[in-house]
Parts: sequence; structure tokens; C-alpha cells
Amino acid sequence: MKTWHIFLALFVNALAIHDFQDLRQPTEIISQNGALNFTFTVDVFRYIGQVNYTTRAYYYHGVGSIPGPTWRVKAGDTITFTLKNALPPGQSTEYEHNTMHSPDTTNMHTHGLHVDPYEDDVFIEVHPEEQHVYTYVLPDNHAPGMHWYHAHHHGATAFQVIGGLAGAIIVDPVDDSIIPPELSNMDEIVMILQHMKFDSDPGNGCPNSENFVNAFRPYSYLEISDEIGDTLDVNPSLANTSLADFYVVNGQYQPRIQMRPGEKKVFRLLHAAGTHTLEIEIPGCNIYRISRDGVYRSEPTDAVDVIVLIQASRADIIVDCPRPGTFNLKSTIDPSRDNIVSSNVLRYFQDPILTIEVSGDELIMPLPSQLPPLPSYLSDLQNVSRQDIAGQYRVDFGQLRGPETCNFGINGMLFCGPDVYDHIMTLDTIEEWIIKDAAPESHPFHLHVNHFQVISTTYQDDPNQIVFEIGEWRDTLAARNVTTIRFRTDTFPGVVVLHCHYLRHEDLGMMQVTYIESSPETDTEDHGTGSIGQEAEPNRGGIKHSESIELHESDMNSSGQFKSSTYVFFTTVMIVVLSII
Ligand SMILES: *[C@@H]1O[C@H](CO)[C@@H](O)[C@H](O)[C@H]1NC(C)=O
Ligand SMILES: *[C@@H]1O[C@H](CO)[C@@H](O)[C@H](O)[C@H]1NC(C)=O
Ligand SMILES: *[C@@H]1O[C@H](CO)[C@@H](O)[C@H](O)[C@H]1NC(C)=O
Ligand SMILES: *[C@@H]1O[C@H](CO)[C@@H](O)[C@H](O)[C@H]1NC(C)=O
Ligand SMILES: *[C@@H]1O[C@H](CO)[C@@H](O)[C@H](O)[C@H]1NC(C)=O
Ligand SMILES: *[C@@H]1O[C@H](CO)[C@@H](O)[C@H](O)[C@H]1NC(C)=O
Ligand SMILES: [Cu+2]
Repeated sequence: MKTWHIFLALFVNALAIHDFQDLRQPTEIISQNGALNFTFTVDVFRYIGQVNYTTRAYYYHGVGSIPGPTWRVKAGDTITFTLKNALPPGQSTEYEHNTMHSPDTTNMHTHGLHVDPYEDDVFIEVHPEEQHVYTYVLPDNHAPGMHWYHAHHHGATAFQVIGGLAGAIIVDPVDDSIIPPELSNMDEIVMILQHMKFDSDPGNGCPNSENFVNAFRPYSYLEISDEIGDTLDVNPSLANTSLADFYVVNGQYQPRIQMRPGEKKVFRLLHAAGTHTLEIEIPGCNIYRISRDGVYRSEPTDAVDVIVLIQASRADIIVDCPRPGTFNLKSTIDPSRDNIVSSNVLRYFQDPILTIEVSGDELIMPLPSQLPPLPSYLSDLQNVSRQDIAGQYRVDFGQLRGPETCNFGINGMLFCGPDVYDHIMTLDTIEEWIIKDAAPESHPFHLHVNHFQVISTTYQDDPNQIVFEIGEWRDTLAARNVTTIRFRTDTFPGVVVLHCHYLRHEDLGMMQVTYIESSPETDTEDHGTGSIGQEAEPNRGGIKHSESIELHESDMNSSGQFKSSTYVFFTTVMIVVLSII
């Protein structure tokens, strides 16, 4: 695709950012001859814009920016990435597990990339004055698409991502000819949506618990900063004191773009956040979705009214506005979608987020009739037969039982540590998982390294499949009711982390580790440290959780439902496991 190679980020720090300025593209770092070798330094940063505040940012060649520069690579490339932590030492690093802690310890996660989990290892800790070199080797058949990178130190993820430590990763096709000419003729515009919140909103907490921290609600950056014990002075200064809660695009408040009537552009939307769900509309313009979470559909959708962007998700959309005028890209809360999106406080209204000025001569641009094909690791799993499914697992998002009723966990438990595997899989086989969420709010389920295909759902309130589509590939899914997913354990043995991408829940323990073995029972790699618990299996480095939480085929009927007796059994097992712990 034709890219806007606009390298204006050098000026970002020097210029005040006013609304209705032209949208800038983040600086791009582009691979050459199959290699991308660069360094980011995490340091204190004063963001200047609709609000001025002190946070942390990625510095590239001495220039800090929110969001960080875009990494632009191709399948088969090697990314040699040095992450330096230049934050001042001295903040407390003592902490309790599954609490918000260590504001100055960081690391890197490549959200959506299909790479070795021992490189994309979120348990690496880069402390102040330390550095780590990550070497990501993209497989030769990596699908083209947009992903993102963000800090992912358990306990500091929400704080650092909401604070701005995030940016885009674009995987371009090796062979441009797989992009249909109708698409390659369109300008593409990266739009990274980040949330800036400096007011306090009591929201829905857990009134009967001292542990008020776990509920679903948007927290202000100041609250999270207080809670994590950050000693850096955020010192926010708002340009408009009535405007303390807003989204920015590529770091800009209400920027604008120009288009000609009928012109089609590709907007690459990235929701680089961990709280809200956005419902993006552009009244007066046509929207055709061509990908989600960095994976192309087989063809563009028909024109759609709304693009739901849950936490962490991406959507590439083709947009055209037939008539001259000014049009708003906005996030709405339409009551007709109350049941569809989720009846909680995490929906978000902002009009506009960005404006589109349409003027000049009309352009007629056709839509592509088909989109680039998917690689073999994303081959359709909807019709595979039952005997081809090697493993099954269930991820049940819910509240813990017991006094701390506000704590959310997975399968009744909080995160147990990096070396405790809740499910073991075999390389190059097909897995079928059930994602269950009984709450009216929907926890966003995220799986590391491996995209998954949505197979079926019992959720009946979204017949037009606005939030997710049966058959599509995702890396983050709004969990509703009972949804079945499948994926192939392709290429990479090792740990597979899963967690809630309402990032505060992740920090507080809504996370698990599963594991892909090279072959059944004969894993020869030894990467883990195996320090937690008894019965460590030396070949694997870690230990496996109780067998009883494995899901067996007989537990599930053909529509992907759990039998209620099984559920009661699981619940009992969980309570026993918890009381042992
Ligand atoms: C990456 O660049 C650094 C600094 O120029 C150099 O020392 C290092 O050898 C390079 N690494 C690779 C893998 O090219
Ligand atoms: C933010 O900082 C810029 C640059 O120093 C300054 O021009 C602007 O007045 C500041 N805005 C507020 C609201 O303090
Ligand atoms: C300040 O923000 C409020 C709330 O968004 C808005 O109504 C008002 O017009 C803004 N004032 C200025 C001067 O921009
Ligand atoms: C899967 O099977 C269904 C029903 O037999 C059929 O309608 C559908 O086209 C098949 N899908 C694929 C991708 O083969
Ligand atoms: C959830 O699934 C159950 C069982 O299939 C169904 O009765 C119920 O209507 C579903 N709820 C929604 C909101 O779709
Ligand atoms: C599966 O469970 C659902 C909900 O309990 C039920 O409606 C359906 O009939 C069951 N299907 C089979 C094949 O048992
Ligand atoms: Cu959650």
C-alpha cells in the first residue's frame, strides 16, 4: 500500500498540539534487507497537548513520543530490538503478587505477532538502568496485517499502557502483488487511539468490599498512578478544565484529514488501550471492513454503520465520503446496541474523535472484490472433524468465591505464576477452547502468539455479528456467554499466556499460562525455571495445574455447552484447589 511517509515526529515535542490540526503519522522504523535493528529507551516524558502531563514514553534516537514509532516489517524479517530502561531507580520493587506494583519495571510484548514465545516473553523484567535485547524472527509465512507493541509487566501493564507505552507494528506482504490493485491504490492512514483520563469517575465499584480495586470501570491516570505507588509527579495541566477525559489519535486531540468526494482510503484503526470499548461511526461516509486484529477477511464487508473496537483490537476499514463537507469519526453509545456491546460503563462517547474534510474533484475508486489469502496457520478450522481436535480447554472469566468477592479470576483462580501451566498442548495440532463469561460486562479475552478462529457462540443478542463474527480470526475477543474458538498450535512450542485485556484485571490476577509441547510427553526444550510448587516436570521447566481442570470431550455437548453437572464439579474442584493454596 502507498504509505504516508511523513516523519514529523521530531517536532512533536516542540509543538503544542491543538485540535483540528492535520493528523500526523507516527515515525516509521522500516526493515531493510530482512532486518530491523533499533533501540527504544523508556524514560520520563512530558506529554504536551490538550493536557500536559508527565508520564513515561519510548525514546527513539533521543526523541520521545506517544504513541511510539511504528515498526514496519515483512514476513521472514528478523527484528533485533534493544529495550533500555532509563527510568530513575529508587521506587519500591517490593510487592505482593497480583497487585498493582513496580511502576518503573518494564518489558515488551508484540501483541498479535506470531513469533517465538521465548522472545515475546512477558515475564522478562527490565528494571531501571537495565536493558534487554529481543530477537523476533517472523516466520516466512507470517500474515500481513497491523499489530501493536506495548509494555506488559504483570502489575504495571495497565499503568504503563494507559500512560502511553504503546505503538503500531505493521507486517507488510513480502510479495506486493498479493494486495489487489484496488487496495494498493488507496492511501493508508494509521490511527492509533489512546485514552487520556484525568477526572475521577466513581463508576461501579464493589461496595461491600474493602478491595474496591477490581471492578469494571475506567480509572483516571492519576488514580492508577496513586494506586501503583508511583512517585513521579504527573502534574497534569488541562487546556480546558471541562475536558478531562478524551481520546487522542496518534497523540493528537481531534485532528483532521482531507479526502476528495468518493475517494477511498484505508484507515488502520488500533485501539491501544485497556479499558473502554469504542463504537466507531462516520455518519455521511461509507465504511467497509477488510480486516480485524490484523487478519484480512476474504472480501470486504458490505457497508457497515459501526465498527466495534474492543480493548486492544484493530480494524482496517476502507472509508469513502461521497459528498463534500466535514464528517466526524466518532464513538457513540447507541441504545439499540445496549445488549450487543455490553451494558456497562466501559462504552465511550466522543464526537468527534477525528474530522474528515471532503472537498475537491470527485474520485471514483472501486472496492477490491477479494483480499489477500491467509497463510496455512490460519486455515479454516470450522469444519474440522471432532477426532482432529487434539486438545480442549475452558477459560471461565468470573469472580472468585469467598470474601474477596470483587476479585476477578479465571476458572476461579488468580494468576499463579509463570511456571504453572493450566493447560498443556501439542505442537501442530488443533485446539478447541471455550471462553465463558457470565457477567453482563464482557471481559476481553486475549491469547498471546496465536490467533484463534471464532467457531460458535451461545450469545444471542448480536445476530448481525457486530462485536465478533463466526469464522473470523482474532487475538482478542469480547467474551460473552459461551463462545467456542479453535486454533492450530503452529510453529512455536512454549508458553502461551492468556489474560483479560481490561488491563487492570490482568494486573490483579486475571491471567493464566498454558504450554505447547514439541511433541507429546517428550519436550526437549528447557526454558522454564520450574521454581513454583511441587512435582516440577524437569523437561518442561514448569508444573502443570491439577489435572481436574482439563476439559474433556464428554464435558461439552456438540453446541459447545457445558453440562451443568460438569460445571458444579468444576466449581467444587476450584474451591478445593483454592483452599489448598
Ligand atoms: C544492531 O545494531 C547495533 C548498533 O549499531 C550493533 O552493535 C549490533 O551488532 C546490531 N545487531 C545486529 C543483529 O545487526
Ligand atoms: C502545555 O505546554 C505547552 C508547551 O510548553 C504550553 O504552550 C501550553 O500552554 C501548556 N498548556 C497548558 C494547559 O498548560
Ligand atoms: C471545553 O470543554 C467542554 C466540554 O467538552 C466544551 O463544551 C467547551 O466548548 C470547551 N471549551 C472550549 C473553550 O473549547
Ligand atoms: C463448512 O460446512 C458447512 C456445512 O456443511 C458449509 O455450509 C460450509 O460452507 C463449510 N465451510 C467451509 C469453509 O468449508
Ligand atoms: C446464553 O446462552 C443460554 C444457553 O444457550 C441462552 O439461553 C441465553 O439466552 C444466552 N444469553 C444471551 C444473552 O444470549
Ligand atoms: C447442548 O446444551 C444446550 C444448553 O444446555 C442444549 O440446549 C442443547 O440441546 C444441547 N445439545 C446437545 C446435542 O446435547
Ligand atoms: Cu476482565
